Amino acid sequence: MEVQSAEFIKSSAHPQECPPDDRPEYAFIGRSNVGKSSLINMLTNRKALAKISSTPGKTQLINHFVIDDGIKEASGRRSWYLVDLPGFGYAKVSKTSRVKWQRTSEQYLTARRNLMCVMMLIDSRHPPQKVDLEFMAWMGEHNLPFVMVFTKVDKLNQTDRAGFLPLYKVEMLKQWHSMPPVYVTSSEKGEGREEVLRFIDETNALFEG
Ligand SMILES: Nc1nc2c(ncn2[C@@H]2O[C@H](COP(=O)(O)OP(=O)(O)OP(=O)(O)O)[C@@H](O)[C@H]2O)c(=O)[nH]1
Ligand SMILES: [Mg+2]
Repeated sequence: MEVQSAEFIKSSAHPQECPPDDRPEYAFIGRSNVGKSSLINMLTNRKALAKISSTPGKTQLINHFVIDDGIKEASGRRSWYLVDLPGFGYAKVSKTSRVKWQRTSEQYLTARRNLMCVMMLIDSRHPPQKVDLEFMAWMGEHNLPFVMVFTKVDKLNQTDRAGFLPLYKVEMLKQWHSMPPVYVTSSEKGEGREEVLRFIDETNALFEG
Protein backbone atom coordinates (compact mmCIF):
# COMPACT_ATOMS: atom_id res chain seq x y z
CA MET A 1 0.00 0.00 0.00
CA GLU A 2 1.11 3.56 -0.59
CA VAL A 3 -0.37 6.62 1.03
CA GLN A 4 -1.89 8.87 -1.62
CA SER A 5 -3.25 11.55 0.61
CA ALA A 6 -3.34 12.29 4.30
CA GLU A 7 -5.47 15.00 5.75
CA PHE A 8 -6.25 16.32 9.21
CA ILE A 9 -9.99 16.07 9.88
CA LYS A 10 -10.64 17.33 13.40
CA SER A 11 -9.74 17.36 17.06
CA SER A 12 -12.40 16.06 19.43
CA ALA A 13 -12.58 16.57 23.17
CA HIS A 14 -15.16 13.80 23.58
CA PRO A 15 -15.70 10.48 21.83
CA GLN A 16 -19.17 11.65 20.73
CA GLU A 17 -17.60 14.44 18.68
CA CYS A 18 -15.48 12.08 16.57
CA PRO A 19 -16.10 11.91 12.80
CA PRO A 20 -18.53 9.27 11.41
CA ASP A 21 -17.38 5.71 12.13
CA ASP A 22 -17.73 4.71 8.47
CA ARG A 23 -14.19 3.47 7.77
CA PRO A 24 -11.52 1.43 9.54
CA GLU A 25 -9.63 3.25 12.28
CA TYR A 26 -6.27 2.84 14.03
CA ALA A 27 -5.43 4.63 17.28
CA PHE A 28 -1.83 5.49 18.13
CA ILE A 29 -1.29 5.45 21.84
CA GLY A 30 1.61 5.47 24.25
CA ARG A 31 3.43 7.48 26.83
CA SER A 32 4.13 11.13 26.27
CA ASN A 33 7.15 11.69 24.01
CA VAL A 34 7.22 8.07 22.79
CA GLY A 35 7.00 9.28 19.18
CA LYS A 36 3.32 8.93 18.22
CA SER A 37 3.10 12.10 16.16
CA SER A 38 6.49 11.39 14.54
CA LEU A 39 5.38 7.90 13.53
CA ILE A 40 2.18 9.26 12.00
CA ASN A 41 4.22 11.69 9.93
CA MET A 42 6.65 8.96 8.92
CA LEU A 43 3.88 6.56 7.85
CA THR A 44 2.09 9.22 5.83
CA ASN A 45 5.29 10.72 4.42
CA ARG A 46 4.31 14.16 5.66
CA LYS A 47 6.66 16.39 7.60
CA ALA A 48 4.17 18.10 9.82
CA LEU A 49 0.79 16.40 9.58
CA ALA A 50 0.84 15.65 13.31
CA LYS A 51 2.52 18.18 15.56
CA ILE A 52 5.83 17.11 17.03
CA SER A 53 7.36 18.67 20.07
CA SER A 54 10.29 18.22 22.37
CA THR A 55 7.92 19.30 25.14
CA PRO A 56 5.96 16.26 26.33
CA GLY A 57 2.21 16.66 26.41
CA LYS A 58 1.96 18.49 23.08
CA THR A 59 -0.82 16.36 21.65
CA GLN A 60 -4.17 16.99 23.31
CA LEU A 61 -7.62 15.82 22.32
CA ILE A 62 -8.47 13.02 19.92
CA ASN A 63 -7.01 13.92 16.53
CA HIS A 64 -8.44 12.28 13.44
CA PHE A 65 -6.60 12.06 10.13
CA VAL A 66 -8.01 10.49 7.02
CA ILE A 67 -5.66 8.48 4.84
CA ASP A 68 -6.39 7.47 1.29
CA ASP A 69 -4.38 4.71 -0.30
CA GLY A 70 -5.60 5.56 -3.78
CA ILE A 71 -7.04 2.14 -4.54
CA LYS A 72 -10.43 2.32 -6.15
CA GLU A 73 -13.04 -0.16 -5.07
CA ALA A 74 -16.57 -0.69 -6.30
CA SER A 75 -17.82 1.07 -3.19
CA GLY A 76 -15.63 4.09 -3.89
CA ARG A 77 -12.17 5.04 -2.74
CA ARG A 78 -10.67 3.09 0.09
CA SER A 79 -9.68 5.21 3.04
CA TRP A 80 -9.01 4.80 6.73
CA TYR A 81 -8.61 6.90 9.86
CA LEU A 82 -5.53 7.29 11.86
CA VAL A 83 -5.91 8.76 15.34
CA ASP A 84 -3.29 10.60 17.36
CA LEU A 85 -4.16 10.39 21.05
CA PRO A 86 -2.61 12.41 23.87
CA GLY A 87 0.29 10.70 25.59
CA PHE A 88 -0.17 9.22 29.02
CA GLY A 89 2.06 9.00 32.05
CA TYR A 90 3.56 12.45 31.79
CA ALA A 91 4.60 13.22 35.36
CA LYS A 92 4.29 16.98 35.16
CA VAL A 93 0.59 17.19 34.34
CA SER A 94 -1.82 17.65 37.21
CA LYS A 95 -3.69 14.71 38.65
CA THR A 96 -6.97 16.21 37.44
CA SER A 97 -5.86 16.33 33.82
CA ARG A 98 -4.37 12.85 34.09
CA VAL A 99 -7.71 11.49 35.26
CA LYS A 100 -9.43 13.43 32.49
CA TRP A 101 -7.06 11.96 29.89
CA GLN A 102 -7.76 8.50 31.15
CA ARG A 103 -11.51 8.92 31.09
CA THR A 104 -11.61 10.44 27.60
CA SER A 105 -9.21 7.90 26.09
CA GLU A 106 -10.84 4.92 27.74
CA GLN A 107 -14.29 6.04 26.64
CA TYR A 108 -13.03 6.58 23.13
CA LEU A 109 -11.24 3.20 22.96
CA THR A 110 -14.16 1.19 24.30
CA ALA A 111 -16.90 2.99 22.36
CA ARG A 112 -15.42 3.38 18.90
CA ARG A 113 -17.10 0.79 16.72
CA ASN A 114 -14.73 1.04 13.75
CA LEU A 115 -11.52 0.82 15.81
CA MET A 116 -9.68 -2.08 14.17
CA CYS A 117 -6.56 -2.07 16.28
CA VAL A 118 -4.68 0.00 18.83
CA MET A 119 -1.09 0.75 17.90
CA MET A 120 0.63 0.60 21.28
CA LEU A 121 3.84 2.60 21.00
CA ILE A 122 6.75 1.77 23.27
CA ASP A 123 10.12 3.51 23.47
CA SER A 124 12.68 0.80 22.66
CA ARG A 125 15.32 2.55 24.78
CA HIS A 126 13.61 1.83 28.08
CA PRO A 127 13.06 -1.46 29.91
CA PRO A 128 9.41 -2.54 30.24
CA GLN A 129 7.50 0.15 32.15
CA LYS A 130 4.71 -0.50 34.59
CA VAL A 131 2.33 2.05 32.99
CA ASP A 132 2.74 0.40 29.58
CA LEU A 133 2.21 -3.12 30.94
CA GLU A 134 -0.84 -1.98 32.91
CA PHE A 135 -2.30 -0.26 29.91
CA MET A 136 -1.91 -3.38 27.77
CA ALA A 137 -3.51 -5.44 30.54
CA TRP A 138 -6.43 -3.00 30.53
CA MET A 139 -6.81 -3.43 26.76
CA GLY A 140 -6.77 -7.19 27.23
CA GLU A 141 -9.56 -6.97 29.81
CA HIS A 142 -11.63 -4.98 27.34
CA ASN A 143 -10.88 -7.27 24.39
CA LEU A 144 -9.22 -4.48 22.46
CA PRO A 145 -6.89 -5.82 19.79
CA PHE A 146 -3.49 -4.16 19.82
CA VAL A 147 -0.02 -4.49 18.34
CA MET A 148 3.24 -3.35 19.93
CA VAL A 149 5.15 -0.74 17.95
CA PHE A 150 8.64 -0.07 19.25
CA THR A 151 9.92 3.42 18.46
CA LYS A 152 13.29 5.19 18.16
CA VAL A 153 15.38 2.08 17.38
CA ASP A 154 17.84 4.34 15.55
CA LYS A 155 18.95 5.46 19.01
CA LEU A 156 19.99 1.96 20.11
CA ASN A 157 23.49 0.53 19.90
CA GLN A 158 23.92 -2.98 18.51
CA THR A 159 23.77 -4.71 21.88
CA ASP A 160 20.57 -2.98 22.98
CA ARG A 161 19.08 -3.50 19.57
CA ALA A 162 19.50 -7.26 19.94
CA GLY A 163 18.46 -7.25 23.58
CA PHE A 164 15.33 -5.14 24.01
CA LEU A 165 12.80 -7.49 22.42
CA PRO A 166 13.71 -10.61 24.44
CA LEU A 167 13.40 -8.47 27.56
CA TYR A 168 9.88 -7.40 26.63
CA LYS A 169 8.91 -10.93 25.73
CA VAL A 170 9.85 -12.17 29.18
CA GLU A 171 7.73 -9.45 30.82
CA MET A 172 4.77 -9.87 28.46
CA LEU A 173 4.63 -13.63 28.79
CA LYS A 174 4.15 -13.26 32.54
CA GLN A 175 0.80 -11.69 31.65
CA TRP A 176 -0.13 -13.14 28.27
CA HIS A 177 -0.25 -16.57 26.65
CA SER A 178 1.44 -15.27 23.54
CA MET A 179 2.95 -12.09 22.13
CA PRO A 180 0.86 -9.70 20.06
CA PRO A 181 2.31 -8.73 16.67
CA VAL A 182 5.45 -6.62 17.12
CA TYR A 183 6.79 -3.85 14.85
CA VAL A 184 10.18 -2.24 15.21
CA THR A 185 10.36 1.32 13.90
CA SER A 186 12.41 4.46 13.54
CA SER A 187 10.62 7.58 12.37
CA GLU A 188 14.02 9.14 11.84
CA LYS A 189 15.12 6.44 9.37
CA GLY A 190 11.78 5.28 8.00
CA GLU A 191 12.38 1.82 9.41
CA GLY A 192 9.32 -0.40 9.82
CA ARG A 193 7.15 1.78 7.60
CA GLU A 194 6.34 -0.87 5.02
CA GLU A 195 5.57 -3.49 7.65
CA VAL A 196 3.16 -1.26 9.61
CA LEU A 197 1.41 -0.11 6.43
CA ARG A 198 1.08 -3.70 5.26
CA PHE A 199 -0.52 -4.66 8.58
CA ILE A 200 -3.01 -1.79 8.25
CA ASP A 201 -3.76 -2.71 4.65
CA GLU A 202 -4.46 -6.33 5.55
CA THR A 203 -6.57 -5.33 8.56
CA ASN A 204 -8.56 -2.82 6.48
CA ALA A 205 -9.81 -5.74 4.43
CA LEU A 206 -11.59 -7.09 7.53
CA PHE A 207 -13.69 -3.95 8.02
CA GLU A 208 -17.40 -4.41 7.67
CA GLY A 209 -18.83 -0.95 7.22
N1 LIG B 1 15.88 9.65 17.01
C1 LIG B 1 14.54 9.58 16.97
N2 LIG B 1 13.79 10.52 17.58
C2 LIG B 1 12.45 10.41 17.52
C3 LIG B 1 11.81 9.33 16.86
N3 LIG B 1 10.47 9.48 17.00
C4 LIG B 1 10.30 10.61 17.72
N4 LIG B 1 11.47 11.18 18.05
C5 LIG B 1 11.65 12.43 18.83
O1 LIG B 1 11.01 12.28 20.08
C6 LIG B 1 10.34 13.50 20.49
C7 LIG B 1 8.87 13.28 20.74
O2 LIG B 1 8.23 12.92 19.52
P1 LIG B 1 6.65 13.11 19.29
O3 LIG B 1 6.36 12.45 17.99
O4 LIG B 1 6.24 14.52 19.45
O5 LIG B 1 6.08 12.24 20.50
P2 LIG B 1 4.55 12.05 20.97
O6 LIG B 1 4.43 10.67 21.43
O7 LIG B 1 3.62 12.48 19.88
O8 LIG B 1 4.48 13.05 22.21
P3 LIG B 1 3.16 13.70 22.89
O9 LIG B 1 2.30 14.25 21.80
O10 LIG B 1 3.73 14.74 23.78
O11 LIG B 1 2.49 12.62 23.67
C8 LIG B 1 10.65 14.52 19.38
O12 LIG B 1 11.77 15.28 19.75
C9 LIG B 1 10.96 13.62 18.18
O13 LIG B 1 11.80 14.24 17.24
C10 LIG B 1 12.66 8.34 16.21
O14 LIG B 1 12.20 7.35 15.59
N5 LIG B 1 14.00 8.52 16.31
MG1 LIG C 1 2.09 13.86 19.86
